[in-house]
Amino acid sequence: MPADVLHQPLGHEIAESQDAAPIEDKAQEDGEGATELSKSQKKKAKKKASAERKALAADSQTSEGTAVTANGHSDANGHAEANGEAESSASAAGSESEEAKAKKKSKAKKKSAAPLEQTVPPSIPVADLFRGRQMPEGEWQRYTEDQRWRETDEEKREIERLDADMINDVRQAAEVHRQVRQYMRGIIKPGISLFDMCETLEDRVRTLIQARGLECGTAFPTGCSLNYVAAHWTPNAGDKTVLGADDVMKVDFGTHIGGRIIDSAFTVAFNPKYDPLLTAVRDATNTGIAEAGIDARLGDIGAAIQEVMESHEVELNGRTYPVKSIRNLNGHSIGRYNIHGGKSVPIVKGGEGTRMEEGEFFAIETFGSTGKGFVHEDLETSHYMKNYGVGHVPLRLPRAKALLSTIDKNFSTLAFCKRYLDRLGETKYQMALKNLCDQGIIDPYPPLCDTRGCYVAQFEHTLYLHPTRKEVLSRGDDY
Ligand SMILES: [Co+2]
Repeated sequence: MPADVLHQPLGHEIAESQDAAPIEDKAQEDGEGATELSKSQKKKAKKKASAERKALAADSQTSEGTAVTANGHSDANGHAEANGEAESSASAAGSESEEAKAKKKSKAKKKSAAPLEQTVPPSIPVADLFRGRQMPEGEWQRYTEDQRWRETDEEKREIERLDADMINDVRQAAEVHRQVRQYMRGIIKPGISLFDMCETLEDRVRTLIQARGLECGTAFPTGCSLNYVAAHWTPNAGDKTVLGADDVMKVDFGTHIGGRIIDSAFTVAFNPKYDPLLTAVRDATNTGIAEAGIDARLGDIGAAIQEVMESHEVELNGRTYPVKSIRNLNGHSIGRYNIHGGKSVPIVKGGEGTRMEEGEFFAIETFGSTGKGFVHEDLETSHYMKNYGVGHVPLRLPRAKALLSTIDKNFSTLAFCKRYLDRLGETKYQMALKNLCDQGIIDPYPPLCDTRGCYVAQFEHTLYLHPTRKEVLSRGDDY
């Protein structure tokens, strides 16, 4: 989900309050009731998951290979995964009885300690898959040479250890993102209805993350903007859009645990003629990630991204197009329950002297376009978000009041869309929603479009600036 210059005021207002989650008080107020509820919900979800698992296990006896490994990615430095519990009992058993014993033993061990395998479609919550183990780490990258001293600095390493629980939560959100997108790649095909696609994706996120009110769930609506539409498009109720064989679709979705957000996106195209466009944008995003670091100037990152992006061109139907960085779209820092945490990461050169700091989360995302390289708002709005800085506003209209209470309870300052209101049972909320927007409590985020007929691709990762190294949390073996 990009920050766009059209909504820059939002970003600036919240610059200082990155970590002050406004819902914190609310969560504490709800304290016991919420725990009570979540316990019984947990039980229910567990029961359901285990039933589904049994059914799928029965299935897989007839059809081999439906199970996939829980965690199929390895990081660039070749680190072993965190789930590397050596299974081999390495018994070169001499006698038959020894071998039988060993078999029994390993079977018994499997029952208690062996990692579960994810089902297809994925149905086992990631917390259950990794029970008793650390969540898989993202891709580690070193800082530039002038920051390398951090790797061995005792003080920095100690600060890093204090982060462990928070990092484990956001790694879990990242693992949910990887598993869901791996599954979705298998079912995203020309002919799929985008409405169904989004509902399926979000349903998988909710299952794997064990969604619970504001505690954890989807972090924002699933973007599936097509072709010249760069961002902020998701179907509203009744939308009949079907994915076409020549479409370029940006799949941008978010997961969160405790307000720690993973914001990551990729582009899908079936016609290989778009491959050079996708390559340009993937390279540009990876360049941005490589340039990111403690003390890195945001403007320098933008310049590096643009240079790589615009070194590419793409030939479409006999015409050659330069690939342009969209100059009014940005990556962004991420705060707690705050997708646009206040700092923008430009994707073109120019200006911005602000620097990245230790302990910050960033979404590095780039957009390459065969059009103007500039977006404007167009089409029907689906995305909305509460203004992070807004205090209490007394409301007259009872319907607006009621809708705001639904929003506060279910999304707080996380972005939502009309489909999210629909599934909560809200109806005829159009006027109330407009009223909340008119009063500046809720901001609409209309689709952002380049020129009609052009094509836009996007890749995005969330990274964390640890005291010693940076971690590309959402990295997978797909992108
Ligand atoms: Co984003």
